[in-house]
Amino acid sequence: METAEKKKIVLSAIQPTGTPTLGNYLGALKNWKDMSEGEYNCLYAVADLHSLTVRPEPADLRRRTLEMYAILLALGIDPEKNIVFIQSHVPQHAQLAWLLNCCTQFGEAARMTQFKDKSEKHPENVNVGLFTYPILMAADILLYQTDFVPIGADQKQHLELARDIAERFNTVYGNTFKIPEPFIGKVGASVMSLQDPVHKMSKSDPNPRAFISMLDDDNVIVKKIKSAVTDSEAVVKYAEGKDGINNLMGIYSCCTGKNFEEIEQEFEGKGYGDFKSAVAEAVVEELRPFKDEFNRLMNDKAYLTECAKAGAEKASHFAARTLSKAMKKTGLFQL
Ligand code: ATP
Ligand code: LTN
Repeated sequence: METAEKKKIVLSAIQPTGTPTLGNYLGALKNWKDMSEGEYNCLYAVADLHSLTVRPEPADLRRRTLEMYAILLALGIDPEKNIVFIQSHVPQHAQLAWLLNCCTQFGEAARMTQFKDKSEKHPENVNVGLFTYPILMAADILLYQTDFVPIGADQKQHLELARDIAERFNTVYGNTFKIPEPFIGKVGASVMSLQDPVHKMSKSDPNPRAFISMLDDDNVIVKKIKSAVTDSEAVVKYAEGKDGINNLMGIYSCCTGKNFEEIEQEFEGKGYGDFKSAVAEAVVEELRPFKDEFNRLMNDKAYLTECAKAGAEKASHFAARTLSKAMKKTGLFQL
């Protein structure tokens, strides 16, 4: 890690709450993979502790955690060059979260829009974990002296809170944590629903035709794109009011690297049928290597668990350093 020490540190995490969609992929995971290719020191976690806030079935959580871990590796993130781990395997996350709980004001946590949304949507289970969720997320980030946190726009408020907590801790106890910056990718920042393109594509959408799961079969992807809602103009052009076409153009652009102008030229004089076929093919091609690798990895659980173990050991090494520093500063008696 000598030379690696100077590289900026990147950390992100994803909850094992379901198979990620094309939106999660283009908005977040593709960025994770790109950032992992040498420029940064990356840590990526499966945030299983966070997902307990929605009380998953224990068997589902167990299966999905390993699946999400395999998804991260199948993206092409090299576990030798990066640290890929499962959050609950590194106990320092929960430990630091307690110290940070005591540095967060009730009113600050109560302002989080995700907490307000989720407690309105699920009034039957407004647990305290849902309330302190962003403080555990702050612990995830601050434990590794993180420089950049790749996230979707919806997580920006949580990152702001992590920064505020870190600044307060540093002011009260002396410099302990690096203040992290959000890293929000440009293209793919918002992939919209295929059926209702003014809303974002979401894996919890009750209509499966509205989203493409990263593990959908090729023919399912084609069907879903062909039935995507568009308009009656039959002109492939990025313009206000053409939400469906704009969304498909965004997806096509992310998968092929072509800009909107090039796409408009490519489909000049052609109808939506041709365009949709091209988009479908581009998405199928983009996801194919990922799906093949995912299936291969899921047949090798021994490798996955070995990798997760090694990842947790590497993460713990760094996490222990920061936690010990923070504990010392707060005055907890050291042996
Ligand atoms: P849910 O439907 O369960 O609320 P979700 O699909 O919205 O979940 P999350 O698990 O909350 O996704 O988010 C994982 C990451 O993917 C976050 O960084 C988020 O910003 C990003 N993301 C989610 N949906 C999209 C989307 N449609 N377009 C771009 N990025 C997205
Ligand atoms: N809350 C995030 C997942 C998450 C995370 C993190 C993201 C947990 N810990 C640390 C970045 C950094 C989500 O739901 N997308």
